[in-house]
Amino acid sequence: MAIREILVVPNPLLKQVSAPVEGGVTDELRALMDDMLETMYAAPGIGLAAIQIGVPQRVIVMDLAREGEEPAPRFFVNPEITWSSEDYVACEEGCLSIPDVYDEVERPARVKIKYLNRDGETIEEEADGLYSVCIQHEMDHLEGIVFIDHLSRLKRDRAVTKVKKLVRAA
Ligand code: K1U
Ligand code: ZN
Repeated sequence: MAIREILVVPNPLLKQVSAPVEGGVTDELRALMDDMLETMYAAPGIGLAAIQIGVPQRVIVMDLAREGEEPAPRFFVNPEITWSSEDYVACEEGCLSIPDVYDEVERPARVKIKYLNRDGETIEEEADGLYSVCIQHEMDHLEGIVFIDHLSRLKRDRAVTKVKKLVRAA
């Protein structure tokens, strides 16, 4: 396993639409997901999309376990949202590709998702709470969308300027 570099805005790769994984879940794909998980834990974060380490494939990892709980890694290959609730909730979001920026985003409160897990099995389930927020945030990454794209132009520009300054100072 390896910790990979996480791309930050305004890297143009983060705007790329990721391609579906062809050929199912192979050992090579599992190795990529293991690298993603290690990278996410090291950051630390609760989710990561493959494009955030420069790989434009529809792959996400996530772990919503709280501090002190057993790790509970989740793997999503070719995830799809098959249903969204009509009610929306606002939740504060952060992003490893936009360090030190947090803001509220409104999203459907619940979604139904369909995906392949690490063993290549098809899973269909309903997500709510933080799971719903996080899977929608990560699936946005697969479409080249970051959470600040849901904010005003002013807030978005300020966020990018802040990250550029952070990178320059590092
Ligand atoms: O996509 C990403 O960059 C990961 C992002 C996921 C996310 C967080 C909050 C709402 C929606 C999606 C993060 O993990 S940001 C870091 C974070 O939330 C966190 C870091 C340490 C401990 C707990 C949470
Ligand atoms: Zn993100």
